Amino acid sequence: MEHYYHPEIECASREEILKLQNERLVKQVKHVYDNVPYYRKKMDESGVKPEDIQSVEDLHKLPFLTKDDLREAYPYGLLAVPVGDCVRIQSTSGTTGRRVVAFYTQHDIDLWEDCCARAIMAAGGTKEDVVHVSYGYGLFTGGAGLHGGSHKVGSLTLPMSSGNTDRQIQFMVDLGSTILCCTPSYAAYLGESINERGLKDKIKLKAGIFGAEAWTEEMRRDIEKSLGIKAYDIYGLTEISGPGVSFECSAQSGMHVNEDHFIAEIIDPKTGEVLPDGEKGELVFTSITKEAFPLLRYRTRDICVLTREKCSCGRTHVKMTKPMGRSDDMLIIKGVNVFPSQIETVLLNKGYAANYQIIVDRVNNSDTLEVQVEMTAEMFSDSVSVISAKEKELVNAMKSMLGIYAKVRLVAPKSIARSEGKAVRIIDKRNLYQ
Ligand code: DLL
Repeated sequence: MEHYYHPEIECASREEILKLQNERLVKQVKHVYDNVPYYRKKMDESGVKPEDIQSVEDLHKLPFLTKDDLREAYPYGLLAVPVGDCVRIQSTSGTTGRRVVAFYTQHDIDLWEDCCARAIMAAGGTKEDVVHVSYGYGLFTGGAGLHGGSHKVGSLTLPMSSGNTDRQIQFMVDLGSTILCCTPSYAAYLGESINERGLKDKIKLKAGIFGAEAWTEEMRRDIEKSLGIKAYDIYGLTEISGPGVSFECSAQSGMHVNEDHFIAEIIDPKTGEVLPDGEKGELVFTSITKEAFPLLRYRTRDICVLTREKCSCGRTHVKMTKPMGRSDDMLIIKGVNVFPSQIETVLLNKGYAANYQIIVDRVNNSDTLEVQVEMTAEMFSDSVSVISAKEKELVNAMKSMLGIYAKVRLVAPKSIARSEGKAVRIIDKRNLYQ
């Protein structure tokens, strides 16, 4: 099997990278056109033929793919190889009806793990390290991705998964974990818990690889201080393989995109026009080496900037800033992707009007979600116990729709401020995007 973990590729010249991207793109477009009727139809409708794509410069001719396409084509409609050639699926942290399922051949798993191995090595990882993986295992890509990457580096891998903080800390102390992989909010919580127990001197952590949700520079400083480590950002999305699409290096100033596997573009989210490097817009990825689920021009909805300034680490691959927001209204709460429309669906199904507000906050490094809903005029005269039973009913319905707990508060009719323009449905007090 061909392996894709070549450290020298990360420092190749722009010309070398472009040559590789051109070759792989041409091959990939043909693969998709020949094997994915869903995308072939899109190309036909746009009047683009595989021969029209000869290099990265032609990329803009291809139609975009969005999460809506993935939903429409769910589950097998974008698969480019026979199911028998796939060895794994992973899925987004989203929920029923919104789930995105991505498929992998063994080759795809291999290249994904290579990308994660690069991230671990960029954080100083070697085979001597003990890599403590506290991302969730299972359908979520975090655990599997960093786990596989750690194996590739040859490090001792601790497949902790998330939760059970006492056990996490005990293993960290007993086995001398040196690199921690988890969400930044869990890292902050672990830091606090370790300090509360007076165990900071007993841990040997030197680095952390944190991603899957937005986090600020301030949070980075807090985590670095409380755990005594250097904290690196890592980015990715299930649709494009998972963590390791891009990752931070020692410069800690943006994440290098693995350009031998993914072509990054920035577009104007309103017009779809491609923007030059340095401009802020929506990040779009084309995967040029994946076999099973090769998405062309996939709109991530993450807003960021790409830069090609020389990096002190020596890597030449383009760097993306931390996501600065989203061009849709998806929220990531406790690592779970939540769409306000799901909350609205629950409310409408239960007979409420769409007068609600979603309040997200972060208390003690843990996300909280509260939904305030206006009761109907008839409910206003109900007793406290009836109201509280109705709130409970909504809590349960939200839990089964979103997969996480939402506090529900029924408020008086007409008490949620009406807006003259777009309704202000979301109040995110976390200020995660800078
Ligand atoms: O969160 C993959 C991942 C796992 C990345 C572990 C890093 C570490 P999804 O569940 O599909 O996949 O969610 C993808 O999460 O479009 C971003 O909006 C957000 N996201 C991922 N990494 C970061 C990051 C994984 N470092 C969605 N900073 C993406 C900010 C991030 N947002």
